[in-house]
Amino acid sequence: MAGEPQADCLFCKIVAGEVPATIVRETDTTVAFRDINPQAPTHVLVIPKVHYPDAASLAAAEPHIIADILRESREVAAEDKVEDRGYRVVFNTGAGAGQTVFHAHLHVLGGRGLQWPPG
Ligand code: DGP
Repeated sequence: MAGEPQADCLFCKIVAGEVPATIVRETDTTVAFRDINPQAPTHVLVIPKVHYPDAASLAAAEPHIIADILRESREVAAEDKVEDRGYRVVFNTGAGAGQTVFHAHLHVLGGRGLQWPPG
């Protein structure tokens, strides 16, 4: 069923507490944890607790959770004190855009200057 945990999904295992992660925030619908391979001083992933393979499928099925994720990204930026300098939020969507984990996740990057275009 749509949104159900997937046995072979790494991020579902983080939601379930079966794989350790440095969790910085949690709500009824989301978990935020530090990326294992940080690309900036702040690099946090905000994910839905429900399983959808990417942000597009989550937005189509449960758009209110996209709003929850964006709200949480702001809290992460505030807690890490990267709001003033600016920070970036990114949903890589599809392998061609660099997505490697197929459970929707928002990257929150900050704490250094960020170039545009991102490459
Ligand atoms: P993406 O390339 O957009 O699919 O981003 C996936 C991110 O997930 C990537 O930046 C690295 C991160 N990641 C992969 N495995 C783990 C893990 O086991 N723990 C944590 N904390 N992050 C992970």
